[in-house]
Amino acid sequence: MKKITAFLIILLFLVGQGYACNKHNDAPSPAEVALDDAYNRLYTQQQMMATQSEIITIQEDVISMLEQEVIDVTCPDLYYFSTEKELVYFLAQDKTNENEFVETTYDCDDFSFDLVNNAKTKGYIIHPEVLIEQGHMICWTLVGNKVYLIEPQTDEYIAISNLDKEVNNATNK
Ligand SMILES: [Ca+2]
Ligand SMILES: [Ca+2]
Repeated sequence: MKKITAFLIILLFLVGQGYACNKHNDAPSPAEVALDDAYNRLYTQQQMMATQSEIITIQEDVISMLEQEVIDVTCPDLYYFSTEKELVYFLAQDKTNENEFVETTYDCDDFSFDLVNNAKTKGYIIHPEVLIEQGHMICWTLVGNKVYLIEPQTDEYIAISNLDKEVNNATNK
């Protein structure tokens, strides 16, 4: 009889526990609801961040591409230099002359083409110039009516001659 009573007590206890569990599952506590809600919000925020991050990456790629296009595009409004001061200012702010000389891989032609391309991005016309006898490349441009030679490795320049006898700005465009 004692065994039966003990068995019944244990059985009642287990049923009670099961009932409590079921009741628990049917009606989550406010803390559990809040936790679930917090998890859901965290997940949503993480998804949004991932999406935003992808959008930012795509936007950065687009900006890089457009920046390169702006550099590459041949600007229809390129001009020669109006004054020597303008040329001096351009050469001073441009960093081509600070590049490291490397035999054949970054030598006179590379300095020259870099200066030409950098000038283009600033709206200026500078040409590369081959000095055949010296086997050397430098640059040239116009300042007003004068032809200027530029050594892109040092920023040195020299006015060598007038383009026309009469100064005529219209020829500079
Ligand atoms: Ca410079
Ligand atoms: Ca070279």
